[in-house]
Amino acid sequence: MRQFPKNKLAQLVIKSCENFNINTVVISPGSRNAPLIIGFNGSKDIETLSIVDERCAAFFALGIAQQTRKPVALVCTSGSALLNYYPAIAEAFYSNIPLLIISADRPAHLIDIGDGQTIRQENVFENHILYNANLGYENDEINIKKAFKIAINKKGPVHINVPFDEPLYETEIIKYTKEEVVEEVKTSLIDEIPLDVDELQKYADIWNASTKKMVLVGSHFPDKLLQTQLAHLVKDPSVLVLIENTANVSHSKFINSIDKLIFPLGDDELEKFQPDILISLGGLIVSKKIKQHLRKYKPKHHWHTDAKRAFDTFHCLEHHFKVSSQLFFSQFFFLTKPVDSSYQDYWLQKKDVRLKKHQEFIENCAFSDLKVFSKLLISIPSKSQLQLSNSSIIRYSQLFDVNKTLRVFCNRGTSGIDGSTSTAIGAAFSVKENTVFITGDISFFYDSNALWNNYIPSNFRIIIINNGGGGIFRFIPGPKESNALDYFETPHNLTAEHLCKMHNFEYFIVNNEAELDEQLSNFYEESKLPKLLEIFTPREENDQILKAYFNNLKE
Ligand SMILES: Cc1ncc(C[n+]2csc(CCOP(=O)(O)OP(=O)(O)O)c2C)c(N)n1
Repeated sequence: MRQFPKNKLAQLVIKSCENFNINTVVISPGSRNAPLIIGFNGSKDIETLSIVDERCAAFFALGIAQQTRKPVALVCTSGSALLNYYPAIAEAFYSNIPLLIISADRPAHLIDIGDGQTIRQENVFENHILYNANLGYENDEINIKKAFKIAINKKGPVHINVPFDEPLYETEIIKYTKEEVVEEVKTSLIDEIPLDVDELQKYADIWNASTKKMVLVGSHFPDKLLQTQLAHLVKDPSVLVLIENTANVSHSKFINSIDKLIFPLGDDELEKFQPDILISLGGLIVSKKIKQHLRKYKPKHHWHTDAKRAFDTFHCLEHHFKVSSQLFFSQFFFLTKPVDSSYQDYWLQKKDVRLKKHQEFIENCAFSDLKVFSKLLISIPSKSQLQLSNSSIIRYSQLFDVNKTLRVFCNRGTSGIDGSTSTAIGAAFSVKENTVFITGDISFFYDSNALWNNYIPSNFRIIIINNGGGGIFRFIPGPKESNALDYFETPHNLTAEHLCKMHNFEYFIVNNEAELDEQLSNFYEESKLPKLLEIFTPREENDQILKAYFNNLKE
C-alpha cells in the first residue's frame, strides 16, 4: 500500500519513472506541480532533490546525467518556471545528455483565457527537444513510454507536459508494486547493428590508399575501448590523431594542443597538414584554428562516426557512419592496414618543437591568466574530475597537457556561460572523486545561484580566474578595436567573498604568484566545507601575454 496523489496522470508519470529506473528527480517549488511533488516524495526508489532556481536545477540535473549517462528527471510548475530550463535543454540537445523534463500545466481550457502563471507550454522547446509528450489527450501511456525510451536510447532531452486540474493536494492510498522495466532499452555496443562490411570495404580501400589521414576527437566520455583503439591507430605512420582535452583520451603520439601546433603555420605548411581523409568523432570541437583550417584546406573525404548524428562542421562531410566510434573502429580495423608515410612523424616532431617553445615562455612569463593556468593544471590531484567553464578557460586549458588521470568536462553543446557552475556541482554530487571546477569571473557571477544548493560535497573546489571581466573579448579580434569594448568585456570589481560567506564555502584569495603557490599547497586537502579560490589577474595584461605566447611559438 502506498500514498499517491489522487490525480491519475501524476500517478502514471511517477510509476513510469520508477519502472524505467529513473534514480533522481530534481524538483523546483510550485503549486501546480503539487501532485508530482507529493508523489515523487513518496517514492522509495527515486531520490528527490530540491533546487529553487529552475535554470540552476536543470544544469545541476545535466551535470548528474553527464556523469551517469542516465536520464535525470526535472519537475517544475507552470509558466515561466519551465522556460528557465531552456538553456540546459539546449546544452543537453547538442551534448547528447539525457534529461526528462516534466512540467505541470493547466488543462487546455484554462490556457490563454487570462489565468495566472499560464503560458503555452506544449512543444515549447520544439527546436531543441527529441520528443514532446503532451499529456491529457489520447494515448498518454504510449506517449510517456516513447519519451522515456527516446531519452534513454537517443541520449537527449525529452519533455512531458502534464495538465492538472484542481484539486492539487489530494492523495489516496493504493496497492502498488513496481513493475519491471516495461520495454528493453538499448544501452550497449552489442545492441548496435554493425555496418555492412561490403560497404565499409569501399571506405577501407580509400583509407588504405592514402598516406595522409587525420582523426579528430571532440568531447567524449572517458572510454577504455576507444582509448585502446586510438592508441592502435597511431601505430600507423600515415595517421595523425588530434584530440581535445574533453576527449578524455591520451597518448604521447596524439596531438593534444591543436592551436599550439597550427597557429605558427604558413600557407605551405598548412597545405602539408591538409589530410586526404578526415575521420571525426565525439562532440563539438573547441579549437577554432582546426575548424578554420579544415574549412579552408578541405580533406577530400570527411567521414563522421556517431550512432546518432553528424554535423558538417567543415562543409565537406561525405559520409556518416551511423554507429558508435567504438563499433566503427572494431569493424574498420579488420579491413585496414598501416601505410608507409612521414605524415605522422613530421607533425609529431613539430609538436616537440612547440612544446620546447611553450615551456621556455611559460617559465619566464609574468603573472597572468596563462601563468596561473600552467600552475593550476599541474596542481590538481590525480584522478580528480575537472570541470571547465567556457570562454578562455577551456581555450587556455587546451594549451597544456592535462594529467591523463583527470576526467575533463565542459558544456560545449552551446558554449554557454550560464550554467557551468551548476553543471559542475551536479557532476560533483554524482561522483565520489574530488571535483575541481575552473571558471572565469563573468561565468561564475552569472550562475552564482548555483551555490544555492544543499548538495555540494565538501570535496568540491571552485577556482575563479578573476580578470575583472570577459577577458576573451580583449583577445579576439574586434572588440578592442571597436568603440564599445566595455560592452563586450563588461569590466567590474566584484569578488566572490560574500557569496562564499552566504553559501558556506571556505574562501581563499590570491593576487600574485607567491600567494598562488602557497594557496595551492593545501587547497585540495580534505575539509569540512567546500572551498573557493579566487585568483585576481591583471585585466589589461593577460591578452598581451597570450599574444606574445603565440608569437613566440613561431620558429
Ligand atoms: C549565456 C551566454 N551569454 C553570453 C555569452 C557570450 N560570452 C562568451 S564568453 C563571455 C565572457 C566570459 O567571461 P569570463 O567567464 O570572465 O571568462 P574569460 O573570458 O575572462 O576567460 C561571454 C559574455 C555566452 N557564451 N553565453
